Amino acid sequence: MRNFISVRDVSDLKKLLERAKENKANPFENLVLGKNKTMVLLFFNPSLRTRLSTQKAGLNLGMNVIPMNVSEGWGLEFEDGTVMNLDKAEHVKEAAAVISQYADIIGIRTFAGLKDRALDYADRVIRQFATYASVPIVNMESAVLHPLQSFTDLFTIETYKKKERPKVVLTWAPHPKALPQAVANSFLEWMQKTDYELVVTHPKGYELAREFTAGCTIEHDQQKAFKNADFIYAKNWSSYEEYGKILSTNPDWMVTEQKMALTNNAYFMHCLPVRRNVVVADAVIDSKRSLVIEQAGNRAVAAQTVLEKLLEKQNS
Ligand code: AN0
Ligand code: CP
Repeated sequence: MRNFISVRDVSDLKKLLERAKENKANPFENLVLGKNKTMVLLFFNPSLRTRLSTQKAGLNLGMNVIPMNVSEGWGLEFEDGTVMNLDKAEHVKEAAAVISQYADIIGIRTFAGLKDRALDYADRVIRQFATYASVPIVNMESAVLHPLQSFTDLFTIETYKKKERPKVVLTWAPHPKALPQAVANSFLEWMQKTDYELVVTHPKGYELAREFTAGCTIEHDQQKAFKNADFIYAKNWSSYEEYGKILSTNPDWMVTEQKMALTNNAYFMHCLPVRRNVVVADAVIDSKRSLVIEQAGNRAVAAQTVLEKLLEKQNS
């Protein structure tokens, strides 16, 4: 594995899942792999889970980890050939090359701006770091994708599924703020690597980019979608079509006990952070079928498994 930017960087997903299982059982087996290796984590946006779980994953492998809030550094320029006489003090070309001298792995969190769809979907920040850095890049949620989350989600479903081909439903839910599509895009990208029965449900106008939904069943009737589901994965995203807009905050789309009763006693999943009683009712998130805390715990397992792959490639 050269970088970890999308599921396409994974050559053998089955093996990766097996390794994650081993890491969950024995997290301290590989403490020397990352000895004298440094990971720099760059945060252009806030984080709780990604920051702590990726840091912990590095520590479990014996790495040194340096997190940095990029807003505390120089403003970075990503445009090529620009005359840098405005607010940006440093170009990504220098920044990525310089950090590569201090770091063996660079993690990057850079949310979608939700203003310019073409710019966001070019995933410029993470792609440019991958171009100008000389060390592997780990995607800690980019404008388009959140693969550490999706790997975690797949691993969690694999742990809890009771049949070979569970019905997994990705449901849109309301939110007062415009959120990126990255978690939903990435979830679909990883789920499409399985043979699960996959259904996406959302109000009209919330269609995700075709490249992620091709081959998915789309059901605009949420209650119909929930029927016989084994896993309900809730997430809000803003419109892709009317880019970055909130088209609905209809509370009827919240995940409630009544809707969960339509399922096959489904587990409830969410990547967190979640707005209680907006996205999901207390009774659902606090129920025994809620996997949200375990999911967050598994973030460290997924990150450790990915870092191992990158370090093994570097050491070979
Ligand atoms: C972000 C998002 O929806 O992409 C991060 C989720 C992991 N969520 C919020 O900003 C609330
Ligand atoms: N799920 C997730 O990525 O959470 P954070 O935004 O807190 O990192």
